[in-house]
Amino acid sequence: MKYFLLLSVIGLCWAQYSPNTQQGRTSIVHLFEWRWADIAKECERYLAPHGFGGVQISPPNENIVINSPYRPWWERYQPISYKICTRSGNEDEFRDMVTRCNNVGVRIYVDAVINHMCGEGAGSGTGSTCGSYFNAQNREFPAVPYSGWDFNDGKCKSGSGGIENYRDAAQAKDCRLVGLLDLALGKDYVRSKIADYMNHLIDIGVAGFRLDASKHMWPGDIKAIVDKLHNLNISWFPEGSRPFIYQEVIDLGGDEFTTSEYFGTGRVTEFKYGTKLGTVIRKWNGEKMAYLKNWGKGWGFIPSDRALVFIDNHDNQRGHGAGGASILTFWDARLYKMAVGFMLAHPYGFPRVMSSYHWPRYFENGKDVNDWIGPPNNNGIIKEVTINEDTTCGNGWVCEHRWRQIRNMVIFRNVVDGQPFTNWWDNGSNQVAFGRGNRGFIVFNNDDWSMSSTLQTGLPAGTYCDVISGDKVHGNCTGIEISVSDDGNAQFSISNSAEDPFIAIHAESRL
Ligand code: AAO
Repeated sequence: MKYFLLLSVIGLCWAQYSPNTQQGRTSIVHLFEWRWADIAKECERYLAPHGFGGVQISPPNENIVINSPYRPWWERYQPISYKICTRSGNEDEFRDMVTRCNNVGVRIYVDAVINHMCGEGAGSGTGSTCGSYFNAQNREFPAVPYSGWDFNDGKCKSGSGGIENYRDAAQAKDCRLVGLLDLALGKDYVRSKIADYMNHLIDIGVAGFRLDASKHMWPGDIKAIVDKLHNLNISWFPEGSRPFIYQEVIDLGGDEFTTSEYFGTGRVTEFKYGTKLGTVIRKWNGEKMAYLKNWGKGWGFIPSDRALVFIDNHDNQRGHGAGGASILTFWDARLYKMAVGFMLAHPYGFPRVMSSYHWPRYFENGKDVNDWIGPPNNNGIIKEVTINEDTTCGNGWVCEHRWRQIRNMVIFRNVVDGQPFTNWWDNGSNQVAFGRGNRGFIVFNNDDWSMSSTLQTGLPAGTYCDVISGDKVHGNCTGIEISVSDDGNAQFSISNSAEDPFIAIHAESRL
């Protein structure tokens, strides 16, 4: 009994840090702006068969419709109500997605926009994705309902009512983020409305939440909301499971408050991860891959079991949010694949893979003036994600998660799950390698010259298929073959002009 109590206390404490993925599935993918109908299909036809643990979806609740610029992606970060009703689909389609994904062991994580409602200048009317009336000036959102009492207008101490200094804790939390009407999360009424929304989603079967703009909410307010949340739906999750919580806190250092203040309620997005890895792989500021030997805490990152990591996200892939020019994206495909490969091979953090759509990027004075452009659409209606014969996506969807190198590294991470970081090797420059116990090994050549080295892999002897240049198909390898000798050594040759200058082998790619 004592034992049981102890276990359940530990269980409760750790719960919101665990992603609730199915056993052996170790990463998730953000299907940015996808329709629910397409996500349901993707779970069944691609994500489950390739070992993806889950999907972060775009905000599912009713948002304002913005026509100038025309239907920007960011209109979804301006809530009007908590009805499940957006360009991605209605509640029936949402339920169908959650059910079908869960049935094949792929979890759904909701991007929860709970810090604010729409912008202060949004006017009034029924111009929202579900047609609910709102009046931004009067702070009226009858479909929730919220009124003037439910916002922080009186509490904010900045001159303009908006956040003027992100580093000032009180301003960051009590004032309007880029003019967005700031909810009074200190009020139990507001907390309850938000918890009702999130519980509705939990009851449908979601596994957790990204908490948008967490840096703009007091940790105590987040805790009060999280404490009101139901356990996960027992149709798919063990009894007593708590929703996975990961909080969007941009902390590149220098703020009055830190990421660690949010550890009590869940994991936190580690923005330094993509910023720094981008700098290293681009070889900016004298950085080299050899320095990655102590990647993780050694680089001043938050503890691994509190970190949600990613190379790019929907903001910083287009110059929003933080991270700056070093962020790697699909636009720099060759370096990007190396960065994602490194992330998925390395044990630090819980990783999220980005899956994007194309937009006509156009720089003026260093800024992408098309950074607002929404997903592929016909007159505002989001286009279907079509699948080409070669398994890539059509209709303007990039689908990085379907790129062979990325998809195979998602599998690599599952195969090496639980194995230690071992057999680090580097040439003092940008040729590096490391293993994960006796289950996997990865080698990078990001130098401007070719590499040819014999390295200790830690793997059992045999011939292995490199999952970056090819696949193991019916026992044969369509890419480079690597032979590991009885002592665990193998010879690796990687040209600096190779299409993908890295090689990865693992227990299940053995021929
Ligand atoms: C839109 C319009 C606005 C308009 C507003 C209201 O663009 O002009 O005023 O509507 O009508 C998204 C878009 C916004 C959009 C919004 C609502 O990105 O453009 O506004 O929807 O439609 C901060 C927050 C972070 C936030 C990020 C974008 O901390 O939470 O800004 N991300 C989330 C979402 C995002 C969404 C929202 C929040 C709102 O992922 O998609 O916005 O729901 C500093 C601060 C950061 C701050 C950045 C902003 O970063 O520290 O906290 O992020 O600035 O640029 C160095 C520093 C670093 C600094 C950085 C600045 O790197 O070290 O600290 O420089 O680049």
